[in-house]
Amino acid sequence: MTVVFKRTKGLKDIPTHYCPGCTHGIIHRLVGEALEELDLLGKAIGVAPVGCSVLAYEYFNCDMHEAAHGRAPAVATGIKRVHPNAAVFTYQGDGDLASIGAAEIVHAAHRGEKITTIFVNNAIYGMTGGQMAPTTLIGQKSTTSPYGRDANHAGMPLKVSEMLATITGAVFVERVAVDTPSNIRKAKKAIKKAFEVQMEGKGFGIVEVLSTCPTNWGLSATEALKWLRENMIPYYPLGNFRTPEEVK
Ligand SMILES: Cc1ncc(C[n+]2csc(CCOP(=O)(O)OP(=O)(O)O)c2C)c(N)n1
Ligand code: SF4
Repeated sequence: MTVVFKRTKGLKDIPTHYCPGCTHGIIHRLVGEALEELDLLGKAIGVAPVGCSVLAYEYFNCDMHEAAHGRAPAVATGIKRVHPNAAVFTYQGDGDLASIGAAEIVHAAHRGEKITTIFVNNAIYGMTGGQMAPTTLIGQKSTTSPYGRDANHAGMPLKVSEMLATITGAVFVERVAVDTPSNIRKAKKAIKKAFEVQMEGKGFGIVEVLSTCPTNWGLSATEALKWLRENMIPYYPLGNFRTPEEVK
């Protein structure tokens, strides 16, 4: 019989706690598949953040470490330096990475740490009740911006991939989305490439994944995918911002 669908060995066979329609689950699966297909499961060490994906250490089928808010790149730096042959990755939300952890990610990229970061941008703090994040869009309502984000008050939403692509040590930077099957395939390709770049010892790699938070956006699962497509992608354009070939 032809197998058309099976669980990836990259994830443990346990249910996740994510809300219905949340795309954290899809992104977990893509990372798990990438690790399995690249035969990295035996040598992968992940670092989980705070935020809804705090329990990622329960789900990935590899060694995992937990880090305090935003500090995952620093923890991953230490792990990689002690275990240079390991496939070290951080999995971080936008509150974790772009807010309290902004300095950590900038300097890990600047030092050219040979780690891979999966950056899940859902334009909001999910776990703590939907507060405004650095990535919240102009006009987007959140519990701390009930009239919508105002640029005069909160600045423009932070474009993390564009910012990191200016840093020499960042050799792979790509933004993807998980709103359609075709975009999900592209996201998987980017995640695999980022791990390959790390294992070839080329430098720091990050994949920004535009994701949904149906619960705090107050939308159904399908409405949330549409909202991502119509509101996030125009401001956060998809594509590759940096490949090792450009870095001489
Ligand atoms: C050091 C520290 N500061 C603040 C918090 C509170 N906190 C926990 S999760 C979170 C927001 C995380 O949001 P995000 O990274 O966007 O992830 P999401 O839940 O949206 O996936 C915050 C502020 C914390 N746990 N630890
Ligand atoms: S609160 Fe948002 S980000 Fe967190 S699990 Fe629910 S839908 Fe996902």
